Amino acid sequence: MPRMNKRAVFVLSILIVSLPLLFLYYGGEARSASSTAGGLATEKTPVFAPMPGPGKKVPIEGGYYLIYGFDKKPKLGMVIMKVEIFTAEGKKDTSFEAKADAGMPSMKGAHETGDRPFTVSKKGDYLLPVNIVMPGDWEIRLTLLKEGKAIFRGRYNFDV
Ligand SMILES: [Cu+2]
Repeated sequence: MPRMNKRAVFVLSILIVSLPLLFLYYGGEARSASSTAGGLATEKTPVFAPMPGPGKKVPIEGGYYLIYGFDKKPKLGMVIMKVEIFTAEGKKDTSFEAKADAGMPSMKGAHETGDRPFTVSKKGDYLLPVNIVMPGDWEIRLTLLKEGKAIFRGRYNFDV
């Protein structure tokens, strides 16, 4: 009988030591599960596909396409981005709303301009000044909206 008791005490002490470890283990699982949920949330943030380069046709939808460019090769200082939108027949279209955000991917949050609206010129060009404030990698994220709904997102990456 005393032997059995010793054994029971041994088993109990093992359990007492291992229980907190089990809690730690499953607690960790729960934490990683919640970070996965966070990962899903970030997947909901808009995705900007890389656009073909300046001067090239970029398909939008419904046969529409756009061509973008700059008043000069982007360098330090102010550069004006121009976006032209065309129908499938090649007619200029200004029924869209255009906005863009610019920043440095390697310095997230440092120079982001936030989404700013393009203005439409008399010629029907969408124009937006972008201030390149430091040399390095830059990204312009273009969004087109139709009746308030974002129907196109594309990015242009370049080095200054
Ligand atoms: Cu920077």
